[in-house]
Amino acid sequence: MSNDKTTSSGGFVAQELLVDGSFESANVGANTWSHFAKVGGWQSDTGIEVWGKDFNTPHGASDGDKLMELDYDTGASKVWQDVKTDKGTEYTFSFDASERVNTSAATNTIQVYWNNKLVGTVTPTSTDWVKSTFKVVGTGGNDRIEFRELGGQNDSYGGLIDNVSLKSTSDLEKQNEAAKEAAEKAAKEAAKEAADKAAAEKAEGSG
Ligand SMILES: [Ca+2]
Ligand SMILES: [Ca+2]
Ligand SMILES: [Ca+2]
Repeated sequence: MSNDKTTSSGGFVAQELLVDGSFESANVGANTWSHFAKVGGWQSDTGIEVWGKDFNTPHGASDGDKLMELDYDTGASKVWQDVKTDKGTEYTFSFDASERVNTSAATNTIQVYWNNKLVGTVTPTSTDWVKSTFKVVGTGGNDRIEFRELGGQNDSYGGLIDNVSLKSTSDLEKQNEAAKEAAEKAAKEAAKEAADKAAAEKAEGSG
């Protein structure tokens, strides 16, 4: 797996600040769900609902087998991670979201908070996974990234969340640049190989 990462990124991988942004460490079996006070680095005072492989979703998880449904039970649901940041550094926060099947979009809204300040609102309108991205700035202490259900939508059905990530924006740019260079290099090598092969075949044909 680390080999794949190195190949696709051209050797530079931006550090992931979140612990289990994919909810894969939750102890939940296939075709069922469960709830937890903690999953990986995630915490909640209202419960973290995690769905196991293939539970109640036409498209599965967006990463791995498991995902989180926001709005567990009847509390005002909040799920967060505290991360140590560098002061003044910009971070890119991203996650995939989809609508819970057979519910109205109006109960699926996901709010994103950074240190108790609203930075974005996502309302999935499809059971297809869609990625959202937000920029936040580190304080140099422990900063809190948090999902909240929207007030007034508290009915225990919520948006689905998976593949959550928080990385330094400049490191991500470095990673993308390295991956682009690696892809260009691979394309050039492939083109040269094809040209050499064609030349060899031509020589064989004429001889
Ligand atoms: Ca997952
Ligand atoms: Ca709730
Ligand atoms: Ca809801």
